[in-house]
Amino acid sequence: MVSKSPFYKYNPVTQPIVDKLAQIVDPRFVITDKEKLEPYSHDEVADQGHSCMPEVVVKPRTAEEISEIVKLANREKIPITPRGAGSGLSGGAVPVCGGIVLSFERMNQILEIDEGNMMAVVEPGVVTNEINNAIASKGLFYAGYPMSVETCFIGGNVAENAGGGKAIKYGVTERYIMGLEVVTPTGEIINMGGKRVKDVTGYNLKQLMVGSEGTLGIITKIIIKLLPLPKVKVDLLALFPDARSAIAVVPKIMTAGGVIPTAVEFMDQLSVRASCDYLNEHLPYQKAGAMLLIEVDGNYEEVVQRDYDAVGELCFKNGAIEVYVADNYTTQERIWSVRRNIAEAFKVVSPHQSLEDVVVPTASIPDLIPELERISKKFKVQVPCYGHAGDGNLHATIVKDPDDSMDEWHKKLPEVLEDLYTAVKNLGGTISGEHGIGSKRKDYMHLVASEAELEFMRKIKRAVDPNNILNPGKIFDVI
Ligand code: LAC
Ligand code: ZN
Repeated sequence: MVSKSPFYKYNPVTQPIVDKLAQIVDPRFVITDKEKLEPYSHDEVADQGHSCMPEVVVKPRTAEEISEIVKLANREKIPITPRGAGSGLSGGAVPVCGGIVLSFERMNQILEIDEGNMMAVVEPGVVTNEINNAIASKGLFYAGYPMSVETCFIGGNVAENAGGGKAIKYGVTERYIMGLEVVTPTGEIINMGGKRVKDVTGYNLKQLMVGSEGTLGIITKIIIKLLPLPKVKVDLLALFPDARSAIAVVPKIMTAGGVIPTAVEFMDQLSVRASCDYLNEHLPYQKAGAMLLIEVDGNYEEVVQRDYDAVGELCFKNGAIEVYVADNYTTQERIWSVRRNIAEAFKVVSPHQSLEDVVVPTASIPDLIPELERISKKFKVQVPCYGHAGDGNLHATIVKDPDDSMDEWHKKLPEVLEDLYTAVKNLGGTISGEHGIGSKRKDYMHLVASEAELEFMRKIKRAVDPNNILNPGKIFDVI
């Protein structure tokens, strides 16, 4: 476990401060017991080096309580780290400077399903999938689809601007955020946006908040846009001899095929095998070099069929060995479950790994695979790869060579990452498409953001959080 960031000076959480917190929040939800603090010291990043213990965990129930906590933290100079389900992958919810972790477990209510406006109002601690479970019978759905959809909280999705598997057609979280209630870093409760489809009244603050990784405000209420639930959905599983041939098809589906699918997910052989072993599942031709999972949805069977026929044909023309069609929920869920569990499976295979989420413009995605092969050879590391190929966002995973000592691994990993990030930048891409910078990638921001760009971000942060108490040590350093 890393020691607290030496960068900033904060005061410790003393017993009198714990007592004050227990006056603001029900004392049963102010936690200082070391064993109970441990689960709040990390997120889903595999490497233990990215964890850090909080001094206290507080589970508030209302925005008013959060406002009081933030005012106290400003007076006492204590950092606060907001935390959703802890399913993040960049250390965003890890209290790298110690202090207070603010957990949203108790703020888990769907407050309103507004069918007339096709919107829902939810608290940040609602599990994202619960939203869809609550609205499906009304013929509505929320289009955000992070792979952790069954465990992650919607508040974390907003803070990280989560992407996921359906971004090609439906975009990412930001497209669905209509309004936010936010506690500012100095403790005021303010609203941004609302149920209006159009609104140019002042700065678009809600979009500044989306993806700010908990550094600019604490989200306490979210208005999300809902869509009519498509009536038909079909998945294709296309098998290819190798990664290059599978990836080469991806941009063509949209250009030559003229179809915008819901999803185009890529899985190389190592990824499929790891996830199938982990789930004790079998997919046809598990030995294929790579697979594409392509989803098409819509309201009319004939239209959807025409689309997936065109996509299937294109896959065959471009080297697919076989294309399977899954048109029933059970089979679709089996395939998607293999896809959703790859990251978890790799954690079991090796805890010494770095899960990346680099992103390049879609047309450049075929050029990314040779770069990964080059890096794998150059540094003698395995780089299994899977991800949201259709939007250019791939999860290359750098895995420690079993022959390398831990010292060698720790020396090698930053070199590999710098090489990978530079290659991605040269393809017009960037270092994170959906997991965020957090503490994990902070030291690499300079590779993709100029000093003037970083300073612009720092100025915003300094202006709204003068004591730098809100999720410090994330994205960039302020001083
Ligand atoms: C996924 C996570 C790792 O796509 O983003 O599986
Ligand atoms: Zn992903």
